[in-house]
Amino acid sequence: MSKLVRCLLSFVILFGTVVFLSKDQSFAVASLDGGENSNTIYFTIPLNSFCSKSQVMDLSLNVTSLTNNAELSIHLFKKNGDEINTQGTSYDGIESEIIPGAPTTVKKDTTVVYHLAYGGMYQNCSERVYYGKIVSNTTGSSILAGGWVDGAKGNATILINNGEPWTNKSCISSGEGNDLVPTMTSNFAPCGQVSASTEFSSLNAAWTAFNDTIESSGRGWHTEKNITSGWLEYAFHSPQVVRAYTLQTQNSPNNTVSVARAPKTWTFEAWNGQEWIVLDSQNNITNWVYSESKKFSFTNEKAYSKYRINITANNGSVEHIVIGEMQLLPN
Ligand SMILES: [Ca+2]
Repeated sequence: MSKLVRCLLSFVILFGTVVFLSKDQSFAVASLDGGENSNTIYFTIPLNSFCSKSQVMDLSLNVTSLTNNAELSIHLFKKNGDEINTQGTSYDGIESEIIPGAPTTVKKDTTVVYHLAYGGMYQNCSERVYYGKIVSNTTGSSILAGGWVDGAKGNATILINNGEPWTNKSCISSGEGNDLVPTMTSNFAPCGQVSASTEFSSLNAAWTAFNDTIESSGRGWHTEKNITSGWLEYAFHSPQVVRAYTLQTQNSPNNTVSVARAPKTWTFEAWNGQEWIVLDSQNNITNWVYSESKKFSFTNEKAYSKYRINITANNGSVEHIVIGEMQLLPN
């Protein structure tokens, strides 16, 4: 292969795969994920119906993170929906830092850029970018994104979220099974909020009942010492329909202690915005077994933002109520 051919091939690979899309393709995007509580925001590219084998176009995208360490990826798509993974190019002082489809971490008040030139004698029109999306992997992160295209047919702004900052409000559950609560790593992370009437210590914080781990003795949610009633609550980032919940004791080798600290009498409640609604009542639950998960189901068709278990008695311990794990389930 001659140097010239290799050079031409490299040029084609570098510049030949970027695409643009027409507005009449937007319906293809609407059915995909996205929306207010999604982690994904879509954008179309102006002038994407234009394709010339004699004219070069430039495209530039920039994403600024307004919050710290936003992990995100930019995805670009052809007219047929195939994804484009062409590395961007440096041009006229614009350094391209983003590789489409690959995750990148953006620090607060920092901008990352993607630039690509396309068209001209090397363009294959079927390889045009038609639309794109930004996927944020960091719940709560806020970004400001936009871009432009510039060429012989004119220039235009790539508008993303109408030029306004966009916040990832998603809360994708990564809880075990069909648990609607994600695997919590604090009372606030990754999303939602865990709270309790009392917590004995940091080792016994409320969130340790939602961390998908059955801890050893002394861990898991404990009420304050010598308090044997109380509530444990999870507030979702968006309303959810809960029709069942599970409870587990702590993973204690001393089963007597686990049973004594386990809930005995309680109500399971939902917050309707004004008051707590009782969805389920349990009395005299005494048959706890070491690390066993007990499931309680009830009828409910309403989506509520907050649920709690409100415990009025344990199984005889004068020290604590303990819940090792709790799940909120759709059925
Ligand atoms: Ca736990």
